[in-house]
Amino acid sequence: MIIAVSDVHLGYQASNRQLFLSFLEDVCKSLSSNDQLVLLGDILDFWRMNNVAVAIENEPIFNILESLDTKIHYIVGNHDYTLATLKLADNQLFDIRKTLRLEDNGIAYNFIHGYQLEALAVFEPLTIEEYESLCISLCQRTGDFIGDILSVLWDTIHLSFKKADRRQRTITSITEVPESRRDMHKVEQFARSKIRDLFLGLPKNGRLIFGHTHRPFIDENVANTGCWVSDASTQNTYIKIENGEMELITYQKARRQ
Ligand SMILES: [Mn+2]
Repeated sequence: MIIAVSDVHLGYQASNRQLFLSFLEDVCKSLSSNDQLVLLGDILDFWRMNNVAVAIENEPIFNILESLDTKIHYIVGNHDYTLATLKLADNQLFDIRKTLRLEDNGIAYNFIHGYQLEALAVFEPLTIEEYESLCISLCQRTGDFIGDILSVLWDTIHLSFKKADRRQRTITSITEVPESRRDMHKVEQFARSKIRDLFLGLPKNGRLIFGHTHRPFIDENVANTGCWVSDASTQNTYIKIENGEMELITYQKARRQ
């Protein structure tokens, strides 16, 4: 069995942190060493608070992860992108990467957080690499800095926009929550298309599992994990993959006797 979950945004005030803790206890604790847990990005949110402060504040979550019997993979998102820059020892709690391919019942699954889809479909003229370099800046500096995103763009990427250029509005929307960003339908359209793997550099003939948009859905060959923040209209979802089937599940806390 594979469980994939994303966009908990620990460190952000709207994160459903307590419920995620219960999810780890109720659902993930029963996973075995043959199962896999995919943390599909933006589990931690470094854009709003110091990286180390977020990690220390969420130590109970790392403690539960450490106690699980199952194999854990961490795929970086835009809000926790700097984890990809850490130099990990072989025996660390999880491997950290940008893409992952797993098999279940003879079917291949490609996992990405999904910011790549938005960068390609919406944030033109930024390239994925330029978007990732912005994510590093946004993860490493917090507070007032977010208001200065445009000046960072000028400095680091040397983009120049004419006044009232529509792309300027699009690119400044990077720091808005997904619920208020435009063109998420373009991201979903791209994710459902067959040519996505070509653009993403993914092996073909795999199902795609991603998050990032905070809009969970499931289709024949693609699924979105959703999110765990109270801003979103649908919350606390995850994808379960077992016996060749994908299932979108909303976690509800079990009533204790
Ligand atoms: Mn994201």
